[in-house]
Amino acid sequence: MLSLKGAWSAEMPLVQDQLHRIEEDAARDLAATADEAALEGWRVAYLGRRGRLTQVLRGLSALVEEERRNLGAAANQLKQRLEDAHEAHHSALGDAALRTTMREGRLDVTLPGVRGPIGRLHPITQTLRDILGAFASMGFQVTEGPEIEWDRYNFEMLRIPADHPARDLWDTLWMDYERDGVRPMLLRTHTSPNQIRVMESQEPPVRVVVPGKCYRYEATDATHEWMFHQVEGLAVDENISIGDLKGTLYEFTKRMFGSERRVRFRTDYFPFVEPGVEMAMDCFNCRGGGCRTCGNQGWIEILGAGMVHPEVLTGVGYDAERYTGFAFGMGVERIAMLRYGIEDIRHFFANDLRFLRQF
Ligand code: FA5
Repeated sequence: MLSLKGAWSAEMPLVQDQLHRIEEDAARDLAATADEAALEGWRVAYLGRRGRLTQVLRGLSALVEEERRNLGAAANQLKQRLEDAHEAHHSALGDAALRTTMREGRLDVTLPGVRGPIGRLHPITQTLRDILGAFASMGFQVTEGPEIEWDRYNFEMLRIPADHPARDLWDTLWMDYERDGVRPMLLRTHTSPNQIRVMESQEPPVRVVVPGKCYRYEATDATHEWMFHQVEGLAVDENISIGDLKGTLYEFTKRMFGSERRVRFRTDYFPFVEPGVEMAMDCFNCRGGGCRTCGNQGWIEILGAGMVHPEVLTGVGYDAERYTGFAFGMGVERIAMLRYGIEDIRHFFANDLRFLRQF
């Protein structure tokens, strides 16, 4: 700290000298600062609250007025020069840092890009789309219905009342919701409730296919999953016969698999059709000889079908004397198995990318 009181004429050259040295030292030190941290150290040393120039400025208050005015002006001009020098050095350091970043982190826009992994459609989605495409090209419309279904649609209106032994054909997952002591909602066990939904909402002629997930409370094996997909088909019009059903399904298999695959119809029982049939294709794995995939049958069942029962037609308000219809429900996973030669249905939803990447 300067002590100038009462010695004004002798102190004048001393302060001027101090200012002169501060300016010289500041210039030399500034030239040696190479980064922001060093620059901040410089600012604190000369311009900070305890810095060299600040101390001189504080000491000026002790001088007589004329000296204070002259030296004050000189000290403030020096302060301004140091602040300008600080600002200029700060931006010079910033420019240098930017140049370094541009030099070292330079982007070569001519390099080829890195291709990200591209997803693909699940084999079941691909198969489903092809099935729907084949039926659409035969004049069928595509519609959808709910996965959580009422007992009334899934069973009762399809002539499967409560306590009917036919309910055993579909082991059901019931929703945890009771009304009047019964559970009226379930995860649909098949897509057939959509027959009722479609007929309730439109008059004949009807030609629709309805894709969807189905759920059954059953043990899994090579051809059975607890969750799988079906496509329901329904055609109702005047003069529809079982010949139309067979013709439609033959045409479908030809479009999906070509004409060399063999199909087999056998009678089957479903309460909502009369007569009922099942259709199977020759097993891709053993070509009919019998293996684990087809349960030694030589055939893989792909769908159930039949002529819509007249009581189902009257149940939705259709005139069963005038209209007849056929319906079918096909298993999408079974068709995908036949198509791609997959020997176990459980591969589809095991989510093993090594399997899924093949499609
Ligand atoms: C039915 O579900 C009837 N709703 C089909 C039907 C519709 C008959 C219209 C008459 C008229 P079924 O339970 O057989 O039928 O199933 C039909 C097809 O779904 C089977 O042929 C099979 O391809 C497939 N499927 C059935 N259960 C499973 C399962 N657990 N896992 C995979 N696919 C299955």
